[in-house]
Amino acid sequence: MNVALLPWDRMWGDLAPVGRDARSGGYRRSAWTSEDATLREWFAGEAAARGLDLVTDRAGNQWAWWGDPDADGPGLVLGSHLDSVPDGGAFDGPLGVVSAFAALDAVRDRGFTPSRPIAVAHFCDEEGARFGIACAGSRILTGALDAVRARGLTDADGITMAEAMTRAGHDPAHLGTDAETLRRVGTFVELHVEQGRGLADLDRAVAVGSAIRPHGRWRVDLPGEANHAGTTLLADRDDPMLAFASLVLAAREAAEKHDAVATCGKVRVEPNGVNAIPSLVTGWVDARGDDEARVRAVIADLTSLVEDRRGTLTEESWTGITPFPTDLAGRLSALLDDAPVLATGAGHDAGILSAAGVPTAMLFVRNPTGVSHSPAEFAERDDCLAGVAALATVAEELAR
Ligand code: HGY
Ligand code: MN
Ligand code: MN
Repeated sequence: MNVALLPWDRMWGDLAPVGRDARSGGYRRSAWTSEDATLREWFAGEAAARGLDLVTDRAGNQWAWWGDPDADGPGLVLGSHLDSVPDGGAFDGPLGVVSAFAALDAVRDRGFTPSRPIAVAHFCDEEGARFGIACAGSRILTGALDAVRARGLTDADGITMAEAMTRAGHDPAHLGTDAETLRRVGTFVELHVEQGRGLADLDRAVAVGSAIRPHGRWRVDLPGEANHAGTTLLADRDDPMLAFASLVLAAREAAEKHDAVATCGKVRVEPNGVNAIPSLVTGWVDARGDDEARVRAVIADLTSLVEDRRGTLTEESWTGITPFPTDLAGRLSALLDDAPVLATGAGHDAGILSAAGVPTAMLFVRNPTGVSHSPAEFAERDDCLAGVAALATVAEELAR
């Protein structure tokens, strides 16, 4: 069946090949890489095509303004991120940015004249896939991540964020909190593919966000003694891989015990040789739960296990429960045909801005399987267009 292609389709098609792994179909779009540069150029092109004023803030986030936020602000901001987890899905992030541009198109096509400026935002490095800190762009912007610490973060190859930014043509000395940019944001609304099955189970296309559940990331360093895999007696081994194996099993056990979730999805082994007992194993734990106490209980269980094995466990990032303003969520739910109001276990830039005091809301678009952070992540085009229509309705409501 031929459907009339919309700007949404064209934008979606533009992004489809950027950073896509031909083998898995997943995406590799990390901060300050060539893929990131392509995505930034795409964003700038979409802004220019609409006559929007493009600004890049001190944290590297991009803002495309319709109207002057300094003269007539603060404004309404729509948007999300464009980066991905390794081998991530197509929708997590980009759906929010593409939908924001499409919603702007829709309200302009209807002849809507906003009472305040409206912007589309692209927050950089939301997944923290390369340098390890989630929502790095919005955290630096709001001061939740210190610029000195951020510049020194390193990727798997030991390249610092400062070096990566420099190679990408951005001055890392400029990196920092940007109060001027933040002052321009009166309200932020982030549309995002749902990372779960709430809407599928409710048979609705769009939901409003109520809160982001507590979550954090911890690095675990487990030392051992490098030695020969073939000639070292078992009794003489100090093999940190055994400690890591215990950690992985203990993380699942603690999550079950404390009614939380925990994941060991990333590990680095030194020297990483088939025939060498490792000298060091570094693993990361992602733990989340309905309340902070549960998550902290999981980490407490793991801390004693790690310390018993001469290891260290270091908190790399933490986000406490982040409720979105209930009056705003309720207002949007009523506006959107009593859309369900759902909490999420996924972190978002909206959570960072909300924690910084910006009135914030989220819209979720149905994900039929709930799968995310995977090439299998999906949303039906009709539901994506329902999300655009909802975002346009919200934009008119909040900027009239
Ligand atoms: O990890 C998260 O929850 C988000 O996708 N950054
Ligand atoms: Mn994500
Ligand atoms: Mn996301």
